Amino acid sequence: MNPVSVVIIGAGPSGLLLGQLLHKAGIETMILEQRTPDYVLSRIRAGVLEQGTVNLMREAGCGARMDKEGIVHHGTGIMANGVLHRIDFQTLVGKSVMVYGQTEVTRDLMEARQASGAPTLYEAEHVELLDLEQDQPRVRFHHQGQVKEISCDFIAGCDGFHGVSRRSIPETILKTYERVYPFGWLGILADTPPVDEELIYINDDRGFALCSMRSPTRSRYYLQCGLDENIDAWSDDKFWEHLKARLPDEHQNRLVTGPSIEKSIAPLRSFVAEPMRYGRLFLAGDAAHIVPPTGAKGLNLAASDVYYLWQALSEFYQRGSSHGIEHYADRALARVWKAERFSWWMTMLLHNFPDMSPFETKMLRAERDYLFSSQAAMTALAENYVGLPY
Ligand code: RFL
Ligand code: PHB
Repeated sequence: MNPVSVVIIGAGPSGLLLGQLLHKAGIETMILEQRTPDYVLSRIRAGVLEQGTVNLMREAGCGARMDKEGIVHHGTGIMANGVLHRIDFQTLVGKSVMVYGQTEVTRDLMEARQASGAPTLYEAEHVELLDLEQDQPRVRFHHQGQVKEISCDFIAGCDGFHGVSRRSIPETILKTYERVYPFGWLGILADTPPVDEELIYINDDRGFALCSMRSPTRSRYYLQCGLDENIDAWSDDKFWEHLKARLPDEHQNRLVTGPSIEKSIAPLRSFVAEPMRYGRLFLAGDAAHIVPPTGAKGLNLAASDVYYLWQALSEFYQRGSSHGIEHYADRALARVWKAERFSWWMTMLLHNFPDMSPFETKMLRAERDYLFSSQAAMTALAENYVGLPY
């Protein structure tokens, strides 16, 4: 195959956003994705976009539908110690977030990629990254029954947590940091109006719950669940009953139930791999780090990685400078660790931990009491939730 400037592994939101931004900068890319477009679009994940992510979607020329259909949220509800509080982003930090699902983000990026004519090979299997320390690394893969190879200047590893890119960094160089939480989130999507205009994060003795949405007619709800839980044991009725019991009193009668159109269990994990660059390979998004979803940070962190990488590669091709490339990993990781801290803290604050001592339980209760009694503490929460600057 003809060489290209950048080969991008993975057509999730990171890979597609990077591809679009590089295309607009006149940099030639090839995206290799192991699944089909329908499979990629079937993954129901993130729902909340930071302003920085919104800006990047616009910069990539993919903001039109988001600006029309996305819902701007100026605050969020958090129920703790039996009381529903509101964190007013606008008053506290003068910013807001946008509710627009990852499925829609991905769909808009896919359509733009197709319209641009830049190539994406779906169902590219057995991807191998070769000569990462040379000036011209190569990518070998199987496609439509043939073994193919492409050489390039750089490889962007945007292939998620289970991808091949991170595993291509030698074990002697890669260092990983991880926490696996002793519970998961059981999520459902339903074509019912959301129970509130804003999201509500709920800490309850029976476990965490989250009321989110995709549109005025489509709700997304989550319940904390055990890791060994069988999804078939969760009928829709059982889900609604458990959710209702955790809602604030005034919301219980407002809850509109209906058949679920998707139901899944996601484990919760904090994970960071360092460094995010090895030779001519750069990791971005879930390939390099995972956050528990409690802070709504995963997709947004993928977007900030993409921002730094897009800037670095543009500097290289447009001005012949390697400065951005040399500093990519450090710049990205500085923001990653802050989002890891916030996501970990939100998770600790709002979930029930099965093995917590009475002392730790009291400490967390005091932390929640403090949070809602202190303007400074609520400002810190709001500042992190809307997204730290790039
Ligand atoms: P993805 O989305 O996993 O995409 C990676 C792509 O790479 C492909 N791939 C390969 N391709 C070629 N060769 C290989 N060997 C390959 N291996 C894998 C995969 O098929 C896939 O298409 O990673 P990316 O692009 O970095 O995007 C990251 C986000 O998907 C993720 O961080 C968010 O979904 C996390 N997340 C949330 N993030 C937010 O910012 N706000 C939220 O509100 C939010 N809520 C969530 C979430 C994640 C959740 N789950 C299920 C983990 C809620 C949930 C429940
Ligand atoms: C979602 O709508 O899927 C969602 C929203 C906020 C989170 C996590 C997930 O913190």
